[in-house]
Amino acid sequence: MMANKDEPDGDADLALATKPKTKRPPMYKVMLLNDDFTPMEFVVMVLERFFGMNHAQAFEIMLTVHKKGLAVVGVFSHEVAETKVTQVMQAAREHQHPLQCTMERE
Ligand code: TYC
Repeated sequence: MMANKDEPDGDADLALATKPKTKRPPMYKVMLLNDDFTPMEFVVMVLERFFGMNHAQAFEIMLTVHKKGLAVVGVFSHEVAETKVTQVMQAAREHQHPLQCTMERE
């Protein structure tokens, strides 16, 4: 067999044939939606408890949702995002607030 002078790297053909795949897992935005009834303090509490925000951060994000209609409150793996949504929706239901939390693939 003749050596290929165009490809000093003997792996070049193989690398083209089988692309090394180091795909990151898809990530999901978790969003909070505004409504007219959920108390601001409840939303702040949710952001502190389930999203690890300090009070100032939580208040700021709550105000963003209040003013803009929604905000991304975090980006997580599918499993973690689902857990956050479930936790928020359960807390809202327990307190009979109409707060909505959704997730969307990035
Ligand atoms: N708009 C609500 C109020 O005025 C507060 C609120 C903020 C509700 C954020 C939901 O995701 C929300 N009491």
